[in-house]
Amino acid sequence: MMPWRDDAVFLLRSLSLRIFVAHFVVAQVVFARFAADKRMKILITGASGQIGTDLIRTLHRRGHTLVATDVREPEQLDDGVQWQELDVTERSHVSEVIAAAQPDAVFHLAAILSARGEANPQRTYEINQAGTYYVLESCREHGAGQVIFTSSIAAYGPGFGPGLPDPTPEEVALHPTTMYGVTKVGGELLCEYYHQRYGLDVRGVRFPGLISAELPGGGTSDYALFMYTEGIAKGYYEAFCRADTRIPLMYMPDGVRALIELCNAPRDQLSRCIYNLAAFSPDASEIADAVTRAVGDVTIEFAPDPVRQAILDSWPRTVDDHLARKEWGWKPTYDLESMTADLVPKIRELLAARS
Ligand code: AKB
Repeated sequence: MMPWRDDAVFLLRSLSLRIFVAHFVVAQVVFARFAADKRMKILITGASGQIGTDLIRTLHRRGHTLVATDVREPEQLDDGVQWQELDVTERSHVSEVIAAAQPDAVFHLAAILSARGEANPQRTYEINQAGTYYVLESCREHGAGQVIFTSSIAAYGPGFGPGLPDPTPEEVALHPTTMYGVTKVGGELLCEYYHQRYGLDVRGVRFPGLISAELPGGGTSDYALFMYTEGIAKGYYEAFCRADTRIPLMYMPDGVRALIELCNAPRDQLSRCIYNLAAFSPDASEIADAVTRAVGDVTIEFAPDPVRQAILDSWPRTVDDHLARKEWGWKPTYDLESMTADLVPKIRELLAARS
């Protein structure tokens, strides 16, 4: 054979090998996506809350069969989503509803948030702590495939030493100062117990303060969303925190995607039950500037309320989420600017619909 023909044959062979490998990789990715989207029966507690509203819409669009539960019916529920009234503090009813639904996964969202929780710590304990126990116990009893738990940066607290490291990783001493935070730590520990003791597939995230085009529900991080809602509705907002308050925040579409991606992650890739998640950590004056740039004529002033300020100061300024990134590919898509661009028109629509 002529030497140039040898070269040409070699070139063709290596080209076909590369094309084969490329096709193989693409097929793997497509298969993984398809597998990740396998249809499930999912039961959601706390369906009418801030996370539930967006999560249900997204899961329904992805073709899952849903049972939405809460103490009050969501204002809007897509056709085809089954509604079931459920108070998670009623143990036997929780068990009956989970037994009847036979869910592949339960997204357990029912909770009273930090600010509202301080107005009634006893009820907060019942819903957040006892409710989580009843949900886990019923899932164990009736063989639910998976439980997704939503914890929070409120699980952290200032502690007794030099304070929280910045960024704050998962494994530090947890000394929350609110009943909400106490029950999130308790809930995380219960999740780990049920996983270790009974092999229940429990996974969860410590969410930053979540911001969405929904009216907020009693959180201490709500000052961030109020800057948008009050700024747009009234052109004025007096924030209950200092201008230099900095806590981790996240736009809801990223939060919802994180829950779904964690649910779809292969269990053998996960080294733990509960993961930190981070997106952006602006200080309150940076949020005020972003609102003013996007909305126009808005005045935001700062008049810190000592109780809520103390809660905010007890939380991390930024969190370390490298484990979620490494083990299940977590990556936020929104920062403060891109969230603001997406959120402002949605809040205008929300306010117009409610007026
Ligand atoms: C709250 O402010 O209580 C919540 C949270 C940070 O979990 N948004």
